[in-house]
Amino acid sequence: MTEHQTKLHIWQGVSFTGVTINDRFWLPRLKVLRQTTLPDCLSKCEETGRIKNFAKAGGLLEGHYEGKYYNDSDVYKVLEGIAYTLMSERDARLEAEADRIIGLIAAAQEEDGYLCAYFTLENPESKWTDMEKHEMYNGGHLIEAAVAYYEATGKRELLEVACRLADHVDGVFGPGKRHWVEGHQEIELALVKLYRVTRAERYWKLALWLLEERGHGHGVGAIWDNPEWGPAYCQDDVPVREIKQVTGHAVRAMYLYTAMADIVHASGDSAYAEALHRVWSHTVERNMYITGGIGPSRHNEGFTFDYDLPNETAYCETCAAIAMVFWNHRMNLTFRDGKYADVVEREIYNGALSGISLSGDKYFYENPLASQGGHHRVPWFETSCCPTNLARFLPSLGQYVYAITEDGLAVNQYMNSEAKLVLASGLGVGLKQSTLYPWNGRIELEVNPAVSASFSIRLRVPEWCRGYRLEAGSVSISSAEALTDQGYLVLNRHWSPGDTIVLELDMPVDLVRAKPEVEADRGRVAVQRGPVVYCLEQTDHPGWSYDAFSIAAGAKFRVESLPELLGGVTVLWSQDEEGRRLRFIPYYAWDNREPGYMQVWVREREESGLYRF
Ligand code: FUB
Ligand code: ZN
Repeated sequence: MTEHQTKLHIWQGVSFTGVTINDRFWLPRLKVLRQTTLPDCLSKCEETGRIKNFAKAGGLLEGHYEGKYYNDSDVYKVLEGIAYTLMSERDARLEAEADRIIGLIAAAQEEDGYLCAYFTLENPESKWTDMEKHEMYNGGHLIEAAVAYYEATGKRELLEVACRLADHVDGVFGPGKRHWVEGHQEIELALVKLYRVTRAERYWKLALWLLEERGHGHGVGAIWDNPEWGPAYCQDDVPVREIKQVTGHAVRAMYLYTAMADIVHASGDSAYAEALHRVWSHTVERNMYITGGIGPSRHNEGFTFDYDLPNETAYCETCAAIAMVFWNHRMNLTFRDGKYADVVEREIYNGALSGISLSGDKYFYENPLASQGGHHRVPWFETSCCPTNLARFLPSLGQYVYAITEDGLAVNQYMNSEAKLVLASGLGVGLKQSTLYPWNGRIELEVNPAVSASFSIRLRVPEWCRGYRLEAGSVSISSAEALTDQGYLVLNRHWSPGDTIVLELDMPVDLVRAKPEVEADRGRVAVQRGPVVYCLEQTDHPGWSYDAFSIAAGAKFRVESLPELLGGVTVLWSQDEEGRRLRFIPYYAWDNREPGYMQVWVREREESGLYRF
């Protein structure tokens, strides 16, 4: 299996640099990210010694390593976020700070390419002995940052550091050399990125070899010694081609499947593809919350048994929701199915977005679906993977909006934006999306090909949507006429500059019920409108106790747009069994006001006579 067996019918991603988001929903968030989150993460990395660790390892400063052995990765993720931000808007001060940190990282790299500040400073004799110790995880984040920074600035210093590290790993491990099962996947997907930017095939081969190492009993270290964890914790229980079920630590699993999807995207390997289909169904159909959250258990930061989806104790790490985006995006490109972009949408408006406060400087690590009032966002964590993951994820959001298909393009996400795409045929196409999504389901798309040409435009019909109207030009197209394929409406026609498409997705309020197997949600409903999952917060219901109300099956809702509330939200009004007013707010926006309880799943009452709106 080589990368060169590329299948023509596989879709290609679009760099976020080709998409300018100018959306009322996202633009303020991206501004907060640039002005607050990134500087905040940088200062936290400085204050907590994460940046100084590199200076110390490089002999530029005296002292011991501070913090967890995987803390290098946070600095790399912030650099990656800075790189994406610089690609959208050059900022000399931010770039100078990034360059300074890159200098320290380069100084920390050992002669032979090894780079992991913890081992260099504290435990050099134990390098590459305990596979849980995140040496390759750190390296993977270094590689991702280096690729992004190179693409953003054209500067090679960090890329060269990353290549030296990858070459070091390649020199020590591989066929005929040492075995290694990295305890926390990440380097595999990063090596694919490194291969794409350098075209050095050894990186691609190393990624594949690392994936193939799993499930053959090579794992050694703390994970494997811990009887409560064992190999399934880091998905080392079966060879990757034989994966049937999602197991263990959620982020590790998602990064693994992301890399596997990269492999299928490039090579078409059918055993990998089948494993991915199996594990995707198992994850999404039995082990995912309505918010897109995954991994219910704090114990292993991951999965337990099917349909175990408790609400108050839901772990649902922010990183796992972000990693679901990475994986599902690649699944969409590889298997050309809108159901994967549906998951991306679910995560970006719910499970991932809930991880960051509206102010951009407080974070959730865990994203429960109910709280009696004790769960709050905080400014940082000892293990701060989630804030720094958000810092790199959000600025690259534009990449999820479109895909290049074999015969045109697909619109995967609806965001007010302008884009410049190049189709597989080489034709340049400008696109202007005008929409008030996620609050309103009307989307106008202006299509501007460089010259009039025939190609297809696919518009994703979200899974929550049960009715829509479509017009192309001024001609209305009925549902019966529009061809649908794997979750998309397909408009295959001749397009001229200025042609427009209007898609209006019905966006009623839906009462959602969980599958009966989900014990925690029996007799309960959740409220969703469009892609947004709603919740109730105590501050909107003063004097009421947690879970002391119910809603009727036939409850009516009033939809109200409140531009002043929570950065501008659409709230939903209804009534409980006693006729008291209920105000639902978007789940992602909870815990941005007075502390109090929150619930997504509300008890359901059968009878609906009392309810008027
Ligand atoms: O181990 C590195 C990161 O810390 C993981 O991805 C998170 O789940 C947390 O354990
Ligand atoms: Zn995390």
